[in-house]
Amino acid sequence: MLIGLVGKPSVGKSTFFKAATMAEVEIASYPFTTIKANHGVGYVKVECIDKEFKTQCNPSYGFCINHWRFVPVDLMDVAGLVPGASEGKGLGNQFLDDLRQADAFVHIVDSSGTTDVEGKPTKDYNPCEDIRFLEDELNKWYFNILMRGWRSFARKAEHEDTNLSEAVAKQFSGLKVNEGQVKNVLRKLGFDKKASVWSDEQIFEFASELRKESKPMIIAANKADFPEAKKNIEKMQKEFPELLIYPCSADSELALRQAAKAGLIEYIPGENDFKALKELNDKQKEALEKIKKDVLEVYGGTGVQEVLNLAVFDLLDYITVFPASANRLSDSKGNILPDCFLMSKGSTALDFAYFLHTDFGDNFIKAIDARTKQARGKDYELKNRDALEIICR
Ligand SMILES: Nc1nc2c(ncn2[C@@H]2O[C@H](COP(=O)(O)OP(=O)(O)O)[C@@H](O)[C@H]2O)c(=O)[nH]1
Ligand SMILES: [Mg+2]
Repeated sequence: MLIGLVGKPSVGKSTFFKAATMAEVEIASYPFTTIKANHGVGYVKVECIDKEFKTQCNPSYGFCINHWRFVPVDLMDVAGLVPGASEGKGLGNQFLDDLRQADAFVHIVDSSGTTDVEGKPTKDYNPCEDIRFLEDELNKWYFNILMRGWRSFARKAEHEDTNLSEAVAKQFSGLKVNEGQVKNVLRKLGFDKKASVWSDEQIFEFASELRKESKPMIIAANKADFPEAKKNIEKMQKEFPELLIYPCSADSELALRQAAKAGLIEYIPGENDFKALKELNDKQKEALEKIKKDVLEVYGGTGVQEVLNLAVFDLLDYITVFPASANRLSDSKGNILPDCFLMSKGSTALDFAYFLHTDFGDNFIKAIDARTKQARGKDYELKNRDALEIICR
């Protein structure tokens, strides 16, 4: 799973990326902290199950603080979007190439209204423009890809919409679009089964809906620490009621994580407070108090953690599952609850077995719930924070 941070220049993408990929604890064993220059590992936060089992886990990936488990997800800081990207202008091609690989987007906007359309300093800019602009650019991009093959597959699919969804999914295969998503959109729109009679407007609408379906997006209303942000956030929420818009302050999150890493404060990402661990100097005290007053107390947190959690658990519909046995919570090396995996909602016990190992899937007998010791069959639908052992032949 890959989440792309998108937006025009200077909205705080790199700050968000830096904050989200920074762990306040050393994770020495982590094998791929930096994948590529603009790729990194962020974390979603879930209530760890170790507390219920009255133990302390030792995660192989990610980390756990005060029984909050931080599970890794891949993040990408995408090159700043400029007008005309869908026609390949500016960093257009690189931008779109990056977007292709993402499963979901976090659209970072500057809710303070202090950056113009190109990311230059200004005043009273309406961030609603940025939402419209990015959506439009993405829709055009999908439309262009669709139009490239349209005549041929509209003709081919003259009678059956299954052919159409197959052909469209193939055309978009490089963008991680699958046939199920195309079918969902066709069902939702209910256009004529004969795609060859669709108007250009209908094709555009189809492209837009497919974009929304295959690249779900959350708006991170960044720079919420500015006094002007509140009214702009309300404006965006009013104008785009169908979008998920969440206030955040990437800058504040970065400062808090840095202070935590330096041992100055205790701060758990996503919390609405922190605790001083050392005597802070006046400058540190002032900066942290400002974050507390302008961000934590107003929005209940900096929003960075919440945005990632919303992207993974709400937009992409993932749940977490812990491999665990009722009798033994550790692996062969003695690590307790080393793994916590993200799985799609709707996955079954058998899916989980296959996810762990093909042999487990092929030789599946049953799963055992580590909490209740109850047996679960292959069709059992996984619940968030399930702890399961797979029993095989
Ligand atoms: N006040 C404030 N400034 C921010 C915030 N996030 C980023 N910035 C500042 O905005 C500027 C642009 O940030 P950057 O991350 O480089 O933006 P990018 O071009 O989108 O990657 C920098 O000066 C950041 O310090 C925030 O939440 N609040
Ligand atoms: Mg940047």
